[in-house]
Amino acid sequence: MTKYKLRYFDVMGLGEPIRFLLSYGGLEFEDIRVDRGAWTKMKPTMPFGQLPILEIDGKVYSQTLPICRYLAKQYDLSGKTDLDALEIDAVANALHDLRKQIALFYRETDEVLKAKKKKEVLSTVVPFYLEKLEELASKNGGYLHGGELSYADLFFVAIADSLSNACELDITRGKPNLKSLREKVLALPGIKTWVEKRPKLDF
Ligand SMILES: N[C@@H](CCC(=O)N[C@@H](CS)C(=O)NCC(=O)O)C(=O)O
Repeated sequence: MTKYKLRYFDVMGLGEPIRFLLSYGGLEFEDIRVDRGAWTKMKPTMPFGQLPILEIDGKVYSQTLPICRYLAKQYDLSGKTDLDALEIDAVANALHDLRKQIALFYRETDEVLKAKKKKEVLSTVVPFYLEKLEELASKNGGYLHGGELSYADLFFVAIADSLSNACELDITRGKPNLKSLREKVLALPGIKTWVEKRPKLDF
């Protein structure tokens, strides 16, 4: 049996979409949470100096989106054609971009700067992306692409709660299609089990 080991920090962050995909597929995986002390030593040994990494049978793979895409292919979550896959990747990449902008203000340690950046992101970036995502879900039968579940949907729901917590608002508020997409994904058997047992964290 293939052995999966995910290494990431003790946060939802970029590890959570990978945890969602592994759980959706019903795969056993070791969910290794690296503390900051261990990270300093580990960082230079990583392919691109960052986490998450997924070890598959002892070989290390890095970069969130390619890892998600690889797992999505195993479970038919990356579209029927190459062009579907291209569009699904684009949505997942946009979600990655949105998360990054939110993480930038969330992690800011200077309180004045943090408030300034947060205000800016909440008034421009967040509404921009959420309107686009709601529109996609509305025209794709409640999914982000093609009228069926894809890894972009899992990616969205995996990061949605940490984005809501960082922004201190429910990012699906006033977005009925995104709200019901979140509920649909959270009700999927593998995901439901994972969310019930995962550590309770804000971000
Ligand atoms: N392009 C990478 C970005 C990964 C990334 O930003 N990782 C951050 C945590 S979210 C990290 O490892 N930070 C610690 C560091 O850079 O030393 C991906 O998508 O996986």
